[in-house]
Amino acid sequence: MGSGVKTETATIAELFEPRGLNTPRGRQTRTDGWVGGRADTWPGHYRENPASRAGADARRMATDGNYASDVAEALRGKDRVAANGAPDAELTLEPLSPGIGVVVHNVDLARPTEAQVQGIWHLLMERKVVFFRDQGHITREEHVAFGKRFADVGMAYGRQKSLSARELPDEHPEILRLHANEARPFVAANWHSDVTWSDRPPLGSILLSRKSPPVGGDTVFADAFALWDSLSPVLKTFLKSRFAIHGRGGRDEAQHPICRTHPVTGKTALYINPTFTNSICGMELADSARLLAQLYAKMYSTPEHTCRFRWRDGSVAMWDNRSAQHYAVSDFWPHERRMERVTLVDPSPEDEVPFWEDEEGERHYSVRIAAQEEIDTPVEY
Ligand SMILES: O=C(O)CCC(=O)C(=O)O
Ligand SMILES: [Fe+2]
Repeated sequence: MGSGVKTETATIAELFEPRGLNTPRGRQTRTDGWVGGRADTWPGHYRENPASRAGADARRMATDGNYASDVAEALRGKDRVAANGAPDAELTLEPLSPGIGVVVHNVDLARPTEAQVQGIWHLLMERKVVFFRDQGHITREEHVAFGKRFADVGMAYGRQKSLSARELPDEHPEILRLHANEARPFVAANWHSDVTWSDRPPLGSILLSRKSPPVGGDTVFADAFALWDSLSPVLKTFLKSRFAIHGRGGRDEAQHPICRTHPVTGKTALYINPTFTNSICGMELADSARLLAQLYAKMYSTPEHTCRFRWRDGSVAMWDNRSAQHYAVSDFWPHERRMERVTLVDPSPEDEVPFWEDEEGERHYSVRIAAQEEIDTPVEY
């Protein structure tokens, strides 16, 4: 559909120009609010979304002092939560950005107390990704044991041992080894949430750096709740009940809600990614490709929705795949970067399968659309 052509509820132009921000003026051709611009595409989302702190409603704030102080107090409160999120667990916190990511100090992952485990889980739900430093002493067994304090530990890809037939067999099928060096330059430099080609994608991961490059190789995380929140109300309505098809290597394997309800927090995440999402169900392929391209341009051009972690030997990142996406920055070759990952799967069968919960509380679950044997078979890239 070209712009101006009617979809069921809105034109593509209406979906993407709720405040006319993309309307060029004079000789201006940039697309404010979409690529390399502020994400404040609709008035009033400042309460949900850190990306609009610097000026979304600047005009109203300048003229209405009560409104400005009300907003300021709400945001200061959020910042206090980010800095003191787990008061009982005696953890020292270093938030990486207002919305996502926190470094947790004062904990030894080889022997965390029960209060610390609970505090870390609470922080993971609030911050979407938590980080630890100086954990290089933990053994593979301790890495797995730490994961088991939170959920079931799956195989390298959650329910599956290997992604590609080329991967070497490993005596620890639950440890995914991501080794890059001069001879093996591969790193996951593409935005994604893990294993969305499966109808049962893993809950999260605990990634440990055994060897970090002297420069480069950071990992960037994006807040999938903020990605959803920053869409215009018109676009949210258009996407709300829709599903997208995901798979590896262009195969169609699973169908997931685009708007995913988090099973613990009940918050809504935008659950599409350019690595595994093939198309939006019920749309012509060309229309779907255009809409996905515009969504990705918006999703990945807002630094306020992200945090960036600089690895050192022994650093750990623990993320929630239901609320965050990630991207490993591929700028360290030819240096060595050796990572080991433990993958968490949700022990609850109802919560493990992604769903969207509608206004009546009914859950609309993901659907497997390839045969189970096909999904269980590694693919070649
Ligand atoms: O290497 C990294 O930093 C992240 C790799 C990745 O995408 C993963 O472990 O899921
Ligand atoms: Fe990943």
